[in-house]
Amino acid sequence: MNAPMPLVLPALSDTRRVELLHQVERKLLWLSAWMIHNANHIRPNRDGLKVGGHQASCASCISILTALYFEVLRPQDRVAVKPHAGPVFHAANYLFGRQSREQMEGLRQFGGAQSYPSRVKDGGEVDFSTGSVGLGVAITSFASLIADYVRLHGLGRPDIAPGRHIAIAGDAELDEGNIYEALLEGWKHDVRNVWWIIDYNRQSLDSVVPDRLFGRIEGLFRDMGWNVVTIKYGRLLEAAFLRPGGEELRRWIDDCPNSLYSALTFQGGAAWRAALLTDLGRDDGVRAILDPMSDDELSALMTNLGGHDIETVIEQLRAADAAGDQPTCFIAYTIKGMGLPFAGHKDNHAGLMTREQMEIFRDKMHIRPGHEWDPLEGLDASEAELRHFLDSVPFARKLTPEGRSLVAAEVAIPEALPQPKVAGRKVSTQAGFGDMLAEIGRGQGELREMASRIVTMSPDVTVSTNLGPWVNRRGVFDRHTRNDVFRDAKLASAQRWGMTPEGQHIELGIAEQNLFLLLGAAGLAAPLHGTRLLPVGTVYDPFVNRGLDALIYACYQDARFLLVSTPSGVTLAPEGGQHQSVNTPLIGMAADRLASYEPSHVDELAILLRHAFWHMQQPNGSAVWLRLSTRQLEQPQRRLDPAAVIAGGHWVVEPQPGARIALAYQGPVAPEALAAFAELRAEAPEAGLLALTSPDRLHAGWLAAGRARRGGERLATCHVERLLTSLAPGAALVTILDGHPAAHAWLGAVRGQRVVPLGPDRFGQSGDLLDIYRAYGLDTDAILDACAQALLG
Ligand SMILES: Cc1ncc(C[n+]2csc(CCOP(=O)(O)OP(=O)(O)O)c2C)c(N)n1
Ligand SMILES: [Mg+2]
Repeated sequence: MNAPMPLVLPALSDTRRVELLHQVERKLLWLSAWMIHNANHIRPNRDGLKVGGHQASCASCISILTALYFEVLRPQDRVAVKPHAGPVFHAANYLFGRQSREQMEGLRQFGGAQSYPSRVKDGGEVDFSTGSVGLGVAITSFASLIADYVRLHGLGRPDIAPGRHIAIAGDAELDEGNIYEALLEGWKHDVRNVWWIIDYNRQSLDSVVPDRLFGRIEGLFRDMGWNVVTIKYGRLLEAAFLRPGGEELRRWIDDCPNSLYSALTFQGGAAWRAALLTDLGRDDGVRAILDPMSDDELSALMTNLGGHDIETVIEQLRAADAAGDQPTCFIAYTIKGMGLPFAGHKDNHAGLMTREQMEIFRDKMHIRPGHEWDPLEGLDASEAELRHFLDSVPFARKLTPEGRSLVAAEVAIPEALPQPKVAGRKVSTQAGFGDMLAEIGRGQGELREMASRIVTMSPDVTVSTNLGPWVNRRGVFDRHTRNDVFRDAKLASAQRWGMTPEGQHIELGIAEQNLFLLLGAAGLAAPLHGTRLLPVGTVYDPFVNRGLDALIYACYQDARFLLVSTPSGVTLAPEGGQHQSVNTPLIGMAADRLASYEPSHVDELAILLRHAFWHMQQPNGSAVWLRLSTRQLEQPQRRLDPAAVIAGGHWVVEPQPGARIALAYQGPVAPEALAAFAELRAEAPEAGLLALTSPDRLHAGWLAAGRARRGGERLATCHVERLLTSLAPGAALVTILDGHPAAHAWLGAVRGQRVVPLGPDRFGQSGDLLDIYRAYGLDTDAILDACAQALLG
């Protein structure tokens, strides 16, 4: 698998091939800079807002991307490109004929190429979206784990060879803590075939990064079992180092602070000469190197860093390729803005070339006005030769006839999932979930196929979120078989944790970002591997916040999975403190591509769990979130309308037409609502009792109906409108949930009814449930007070 790639097609000599790679470099530098220039200075600007773009960030990784895309990558490799190099990536695809000129011209425009590579918006050529720095890098490690999982479970497509997962990272991405969480987790799972290529331009957004930082970082990588390859110097410098005085020159560069190096780069040849002569002018060897050079030549020598020397980059990538599957970090020294007028300037991150600078650059690139987008313009190659070269590039081969974004057959989900026998028992939704998953884990009958596709994961809360019985049935995944020592020693334990490549649970350390990155990677199994996984992740509800950016990132890529967060709210009363969650229902409402639910009872949960496994496979479906609780509730015996539960709410007691009041509850506060309702009915016999399973779905449906009506569909309506019609126009709606009451407050706007929303807007107090519900206004008295206030108007 890792054998070096044959270098050439017969007709192209090695030398010519390298020349053509240099031509491609020029082209990518030009096109990326021009795309951004066009968007900012040529295209009409309708709103006066800065369009932006990052010419300097693009310039620093031109050679790295050229080496990868035009020489080293194979179609089966999957890549995360650093966000600010989006235009370079688009330009590379343009040369391959996989990106249109129209999209390039429309960079950062509605419908045009996105500012940062986006799976959903830019289409199938993008393997991983990037934007929130650090996450695109880290997901490659988890994606590699999932690739192994798919392969070891025999689910991979036989026509696709195993590939490598590669990130091209900005050096400042390594400031993000999620990188180190991912490294540690990757080490535990013995992740293979991951490359992180760091564009080490020693600049972030604000400034030049501290010296010696990378010495530390290099050590960290090695400690985590990575190979580290430093690509520091290009061949010009290496040749100079071999001459008399060369060692002195090398030492001077090695000792040069990052900020000085950047400043000298910006200033150019004369400044280099002055600085070098001040320190090394008495060394005859050094003088013999420097003196014959023009300022431009000297500048070219001093900026000949490894990451700009395509032959060096290719050589190092190939060597790592041949060395095997060890995860490898390449530290490629570069200059931010290389080849552009603001090269090395510390403020260049968002710098844009002026019109005048662009004219000079255009001349330098031999581009005639009006020919800016021509692929051949300014190149020293015929169309036939360039085409021949591009056709010979390994990455030019199509991964599959359908392209890079794969499709997978749907896994059949039985009409109804087995429901635990709960009648007469007090059961929590969390325990109900655990029981149902354990039953699915038996894999009997029509559950067999579905069970084989479920992969669970949890950041050290597997047992405490009730995944234990499922794991006992299906085992823990590991690339290597590892025995359960406790079991072998016949020590009693409820958990059987033997690890095998067939296991279906991936155990993670406590790092919620890792959970969401892994869910994201597993949730992309269909487009990346052409097979379906049904990923399920469990986490404590408050700690969704801890991984929130990675959760949003997974949804942004349209990854499909089920998130189960439990326990939640202030209902885990004595546990108290920061384990209580208040804001999560609002997160569920505001998250795009994530359908969020909170059932009260196990019969609702059974409907929603089934729905989740189905919905995550639908073309216009999404990921699903179930917020659960450990509070044990009496389970009703009733017949539910699944469509209503899925749409977000159902009447437990229908209100009489024109009712003045209704009570609505969500989640584990159902008993308080039921008790209050019994008393309320003495006052208002027509009152209704509404079970809310998803303010998120109700709200989404309501927004959609409003948009449809404004768009001319006058009869468009939605579930929440239908639910609330039977109440009087000015009726009162007292709502209650164990979460921020704003999640329900909007219900009054649906039909102009008056909402009194109850729910904690503070948290952190320990106590038993009675005290806590009283303190936060969730007990029956509080509900009745709210009803009285509401009835009084
Ligand atoms: C999580 C996150 N925080 C902040 C930003 C804003 N931001 C964009 S780029 C950048 C610095 C990037 O520096 P580096 O990774 O070194 O990239 P390069 O120098 O190649 O442009 C920052 C802070 C972001 N995109 N994501
Ligand atoms: Mg940088």
